Amino acid sequence: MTDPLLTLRPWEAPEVTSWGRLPMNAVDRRSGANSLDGDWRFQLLSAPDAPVGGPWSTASVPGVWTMQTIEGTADLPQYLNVRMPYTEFPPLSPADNPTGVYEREIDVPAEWAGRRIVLQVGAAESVLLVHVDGRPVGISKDSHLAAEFDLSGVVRPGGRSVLRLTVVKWSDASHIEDQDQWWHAGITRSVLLYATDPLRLADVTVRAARDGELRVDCQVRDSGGALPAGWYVSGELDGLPLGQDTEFDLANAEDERVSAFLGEARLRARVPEVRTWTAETPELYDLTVRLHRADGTVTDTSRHRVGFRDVRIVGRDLLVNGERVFIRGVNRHDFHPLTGRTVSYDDMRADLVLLKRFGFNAVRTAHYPNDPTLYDLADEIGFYVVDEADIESHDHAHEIADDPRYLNAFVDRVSRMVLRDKNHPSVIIWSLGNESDYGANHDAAAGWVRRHDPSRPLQYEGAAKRGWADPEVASDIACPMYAPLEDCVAHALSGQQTKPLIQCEYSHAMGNSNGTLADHWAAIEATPGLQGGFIWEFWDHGILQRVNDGRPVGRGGAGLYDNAVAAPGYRWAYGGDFGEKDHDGAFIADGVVFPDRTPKPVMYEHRELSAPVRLHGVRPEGVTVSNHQHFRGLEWLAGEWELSLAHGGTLTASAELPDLRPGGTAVVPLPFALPDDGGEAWLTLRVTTAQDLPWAPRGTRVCTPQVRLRAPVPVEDPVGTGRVEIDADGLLVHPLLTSAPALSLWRAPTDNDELGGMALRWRTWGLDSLVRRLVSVRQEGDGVTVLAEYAGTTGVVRHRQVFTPVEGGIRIDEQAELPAEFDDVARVGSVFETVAGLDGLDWFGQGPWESYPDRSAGAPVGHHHCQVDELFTPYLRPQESGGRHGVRRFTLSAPDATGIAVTLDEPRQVSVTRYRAEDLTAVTHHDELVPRAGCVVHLDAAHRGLGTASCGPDTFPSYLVAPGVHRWSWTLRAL
Ligand code: IPT
Repeated sequence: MTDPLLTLRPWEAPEVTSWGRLPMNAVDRRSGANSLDGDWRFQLLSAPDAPVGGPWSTASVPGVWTMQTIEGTADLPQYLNVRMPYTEFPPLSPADNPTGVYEREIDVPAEWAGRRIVLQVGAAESVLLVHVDGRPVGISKDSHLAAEFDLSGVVRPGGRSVLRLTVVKWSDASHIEDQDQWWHAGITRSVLLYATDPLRLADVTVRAARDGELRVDCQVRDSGGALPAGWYVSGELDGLPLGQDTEFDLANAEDERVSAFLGEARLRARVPEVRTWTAETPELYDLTVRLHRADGTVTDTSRHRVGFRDVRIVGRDLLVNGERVFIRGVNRHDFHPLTGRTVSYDDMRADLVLLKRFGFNAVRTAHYPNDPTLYDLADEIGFYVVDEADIESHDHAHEIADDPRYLNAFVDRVSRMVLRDKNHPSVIIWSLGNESDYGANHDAAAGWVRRHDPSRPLQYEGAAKRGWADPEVASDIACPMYAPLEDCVAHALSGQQTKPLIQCEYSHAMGNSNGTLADHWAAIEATPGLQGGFIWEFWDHGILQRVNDGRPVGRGGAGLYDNAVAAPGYRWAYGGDFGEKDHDGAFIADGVVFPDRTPKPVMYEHRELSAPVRLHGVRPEGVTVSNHQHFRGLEWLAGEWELSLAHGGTLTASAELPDLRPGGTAVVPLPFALPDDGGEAWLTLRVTTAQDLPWAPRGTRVCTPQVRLRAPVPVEDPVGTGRVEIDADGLLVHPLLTSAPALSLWRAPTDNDELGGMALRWRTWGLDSLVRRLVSVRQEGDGVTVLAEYAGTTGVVRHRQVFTPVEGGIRIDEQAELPAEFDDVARVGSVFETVAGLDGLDWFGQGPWESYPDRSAGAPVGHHHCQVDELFTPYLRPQESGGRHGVRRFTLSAPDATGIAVTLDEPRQVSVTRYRAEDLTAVTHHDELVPRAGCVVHLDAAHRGLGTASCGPDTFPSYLVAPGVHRWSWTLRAL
């Protein structure tokens, strides 16, 4: 018999968004439902209309089949950003179209007799076909929202049925789900079966305002069609009973059955002295709504957590509860290195907890609605959410935006998201999707949202880019991506700005990146009209892969990675690692956390930039402390003062944080008297949580603001008596160095250097393979001056080293003269290598984590110590990493305390690793690196900023390394 679901060929029919699917609503049916998660029978067909009949194997639900080792299944993940993985134009799909058939028995409880029985499939990509006992039940598209089907007439209470879910990988819908992530396929969220009374709450809409006014609109339905007489709803909020909306009843006074007849009921309350919800103060109330029959029996109950808050745009400001809040956001995909796209409650919670601990207060659900749990957690932990519809037609954006065949899909996807998520206080903005050009289909969806939910602004980058201030376009926010900071500031200063400017994506976190984040935040905080943005992105989407057979490890891989590093024999796969012909390489590794959620160094930078407490100018009376929050005081924080002395150690003293309202400042007396040694001194306030919070135990670090109390006074090295030994090539001979200090202008290109075109220029100039030629060696007293030339392919750098004996060692004064054509190089400095065994590093400077000239605001000055191997950051594609900014001096020592001490003339960029730049450049994955026994040490007179040129603006001119003369001095002593 032909299957009508297949006859329709719904995978090539964009007009068909669903068939037999129930309307979306905000009544949460997860608790009390029967889970159908677990092992299902599975077979993978080569096409949706291929016959089912092969041998069954087993697949986990939820789970994408591309991440599971299933017998007879060879469909693996593929990473492509913009390009579709096939050439067929929308709405067509390739003939080779993997289709997963999932099947299992369902036992329907006998006590469900007379009840309405519903199947919920949490998410399936990209087309879902549902059959029960061979009968067609429904179709759904929209890969990141649940689909529900009424099985009441199909299954028998007390009986057993066969449920088949057929999931087609490629479809017309794939063309509007062309997001920058791995392509997978399967059932990605839980499958449930539940029963309700035929008379039920079909939807509940909650509006809770900042002034304590609560409005609850209920929609009631009965399976029989006409509603039974006398039904009513009741509700309570934290024990406070809700009243019927009298105005609503009055409006229908001529026929008091009208509202009941339509299945509408409204409840109202005004909460006195309401505790309002914000991301800083996520106060929630418990709402219970009950539906009753005329005799009072309860037929249905719906529970909600309610946050009272307002979101409004006034002028060009986005206001939450009347305050112009800063949006410190991140773009977050659903990702897991073992499951691909299926994320658990614990995963989602861990994501948000980590973000909260690092100062983020906002998430854009890039680029599709997330699991409902994420919004529950955002309500509870406190995040502002830009909820984004599952629409990205990137590769065919222009054709699809106005294609009437896709009109229904656009409105369907946006409206279903809004219907599901409208009651979450965390959701403050709706987004129409991502990178899909701008057309009539967007306006249609925008029209629907604006009518249905006027309580929230709407944004869409594709519309906003038609004109940041254009009132006609479907975006209430100017939400560009990767806009140059100067353009944002200019717009805010132009007098033409009409909408809040919040970048939907900025500061691309690919590899060693996020340079100039501090400059962005300085401008945002100083410029009315700028309100923040969303960093791209949270995750490095590296998939844990077995190197020998190239398979994803899958669910069993927990424990095969630690602290960002995969165990031997495994690696973090990125585009191309699964044998994909077409792929976009490491562009998928562009997050602020590694695939195992280990924070990258940028997280520490972000934490400091979002510090709720800051220190300012030091005066004789004390230091100014300020509260940089919007809604609360400092009572949830505890502090400890720390004094870091260049000529001494570190002193600590307990700190009493002042009682400050948001925006308030106070001058606090200096907790320490400065010693009389004239040395550099820094005051740090170590701020931690004062009590256990849902997202952080007491004592969790929140920020470490710092001010300099005293600048360093330059001191002359006492003259020494030793000799300087120079070999025939004019190179320093030193018992602890295996490679003498030489000039370096090269770094292993970062992703920004590569994709921004800098690395290509450097290679063209020959900076990666400079040829050194000794010019002269001149002995003067005990000192030696060595002149050398370093020739690239297009220019020559003159380099001078003056070696002078000083007490206990040698001072090296260096000068490099870069020709005009080397007008933007990676670094100018010295590189040398040490003997093996010097594995401990102590330094006075910025730290403890990695920092670079344009990403150093989060690394306070102080005395730091770690093992050399801990300095290196294992970016998925090896590149320059492990640098420390603002280093004044350091020692590299063996356990027996032998080693070297280096003192720099001024704070410099230093790196100590096991790898030469060429070692890092030669490999494509971290697991291929072979550490050297000794240390490779770089001391840089100048080091280029990191910028974000892999997708967006490069670093600022002030962080470039210019041609001309560079001078630096350092002393080298044996310990
Ligand atoms: C932009 C996308 O919106 C995002 O999904 C991601 O691809 C990001 O860039 C880069 O990683 S689109 C880009 C072409 C500007």
